[in-house]
Amino acid sequence: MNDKTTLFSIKMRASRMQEGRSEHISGAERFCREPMAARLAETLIRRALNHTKGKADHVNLKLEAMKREDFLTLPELPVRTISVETSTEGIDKALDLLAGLGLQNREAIRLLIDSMHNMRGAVLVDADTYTRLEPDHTRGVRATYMDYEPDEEKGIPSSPAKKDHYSEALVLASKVARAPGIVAELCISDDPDYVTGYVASEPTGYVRITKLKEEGDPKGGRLFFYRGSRENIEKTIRFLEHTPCLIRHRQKTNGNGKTGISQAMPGVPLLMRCRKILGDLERQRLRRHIEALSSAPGREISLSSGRALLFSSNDYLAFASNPQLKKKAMEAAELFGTGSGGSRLTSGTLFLHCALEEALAAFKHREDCILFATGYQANLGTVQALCGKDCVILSDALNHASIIDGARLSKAEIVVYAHNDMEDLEAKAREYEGRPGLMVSDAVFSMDGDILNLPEFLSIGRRHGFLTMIDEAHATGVIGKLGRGIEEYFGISEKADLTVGTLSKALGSEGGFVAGNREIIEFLRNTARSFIFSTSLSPAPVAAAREALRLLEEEEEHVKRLQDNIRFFKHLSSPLLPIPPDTGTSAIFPVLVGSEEKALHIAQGARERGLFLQAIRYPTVARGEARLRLTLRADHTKKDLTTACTILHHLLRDEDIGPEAGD
Ligand code: WAQ
Ligand code: MG
Repeated sequence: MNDKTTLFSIKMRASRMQEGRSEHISGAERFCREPMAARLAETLIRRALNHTKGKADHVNLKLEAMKREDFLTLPELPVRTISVETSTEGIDKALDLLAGLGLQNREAIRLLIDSMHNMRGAVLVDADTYTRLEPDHTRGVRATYMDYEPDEEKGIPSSPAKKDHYSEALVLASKVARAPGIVAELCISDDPDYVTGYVASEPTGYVRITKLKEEGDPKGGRLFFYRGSRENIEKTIRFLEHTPCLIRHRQKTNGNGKTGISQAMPGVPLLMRCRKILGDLERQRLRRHIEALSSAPGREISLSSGRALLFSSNDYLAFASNPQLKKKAMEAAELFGTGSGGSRLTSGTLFLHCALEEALAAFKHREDCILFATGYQANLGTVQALCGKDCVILSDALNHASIIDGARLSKAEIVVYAHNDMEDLEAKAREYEGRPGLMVSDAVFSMDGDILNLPEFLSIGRRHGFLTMIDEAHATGVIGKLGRGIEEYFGISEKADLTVGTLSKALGSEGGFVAGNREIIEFLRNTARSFIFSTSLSPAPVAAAREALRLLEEEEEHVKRLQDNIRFFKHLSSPLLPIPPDTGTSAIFPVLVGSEEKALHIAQGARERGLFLQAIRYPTVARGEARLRLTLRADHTKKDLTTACTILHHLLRDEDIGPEAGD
């Protein structure tokens, strides 16, 4: 009887004949479970018959049974109030709020407000041209099918049943603000004696303004501001008029009886800024949603949506789940505990750290090495410490964010050269010759998978007197015959002055390092802020990384298997997928898509077919250069690779993207 999977929508409309025309008096709508439907209907009819606007002679009541699964649940917008003395001041405040949302043409909005007359629906306004977009100008666009979530026990809405301007408006605004393309709403009541109105949007929340018109003024209306393409208007209207939405009360207390913090914060400008930016990201399809795995991040993973083959990890050699690494990590935790409890310059240096630094220096054929807590911190701290205001940093256009951030912190002059373009670098190096300077580049570019022209890079550095630094995060354990990185790959004995690496990718652990000249490393130990002011790595990852180095040096099959997979996949994919021809030596394969929307769509499709990979979008890559980033692992089977290639080929074809896009 009390069926929780069905909800009833009850709508009431009251009108009266006036001078031969039907005049709207009031309307209301509710959702409830079946046992309560009759009582709610009665309440609404009573309300229709006793309205301040006059007696109705026509009441329309509509009951519809709807499936619970068709409903969207949305959080109620947070509320704050701006008190004003006069309606002029109120309108000014409303215009300020709208301007903050990018609706700057105050005159155009004033004209729209002045031309408000009592319509059934709202005026749909183009947020850029301020023209009206709704198909029927006398009716307007209606927001409908929305109410508070019904009370779990009683099955009636948790909102008051009597007419309450505020709660009804808040429910409506909470739906409208989430309609695709709607950037803001302005509302003025049409009740002559109700002067409080509001501006609502996702970033600002529901902002009540105590006076938007003078008492006794019967004119009111709603403006829905829309930004988007003309083709998508239909989608917006469909959402407003047909998608049933349940609004979740914010006042609901959590387990310990406290209300959520957002309740207390809506007036804080910085919070508003966060909300606005998050809303913008969402609209541009750039918002990230973190997904949690319920298994180890190995070749095959478990997600809430099921199992999937992992094609987006940097655990290239599958060392993160290697039994020997795990054993060493556990032993270290057993002997030395789970945390180091100090920074490297205080009590946080164990002999394990020193041993690993020595091993890494030997592995990279350098004099010395310094460990950092992450690869990001290694680049950040090194570039910042090395360069000062008087220096110049020549940096590849596609360098990793950690290099860019370090360069910015250093306050040096940053000169960006075209990606892997040695002519451009040469020209710029010549121009800045004589200044203390650093040339810095990724060895394998993290989002494109291509490889730095190292011999040329080093020779430019030597000729023009710049220190050279390379970031081998995606090179170590991957390229070079024995996986020793980019110098082995090119088979040259000349070395970059500094090489940065990470323990968290092919080495299956966590942390970063810089290897190079003894004096420079010693200088970094004394000056690199991200080194000095971070707690040192805990014993387990240090021990695991040491073991990874041993495996890399003593068991050639790990690197060999990975490189085999890379060759196989390159051969397989080149006629089928848009992958640039200069890639396919590192384990990173960018599948170029272009549109952010399409990239997300393909990644989602891949997920549904058991393939986990990431859609890479702005700001990680340039706008309009969205891609799927596939990374290979040593433990992928040939069948895994074939499956991935086939699935992607089909998904791309469905989006009209062919292999030639990568050339
Ligand atoms: N969808 C779109 N527009 C509507 C809808 C709807 N469902 N219902 C009404 N409108 C338009 C229509 O043009 C009305 O003339 C105008 O909005 C005003 O409607 O926090 O009572 O129902 O205390 O009079 C604001 C509460 C109350 C502020 C607003 O609007 C507060 C109110 P009314
Ligand atoms: Mg009204």
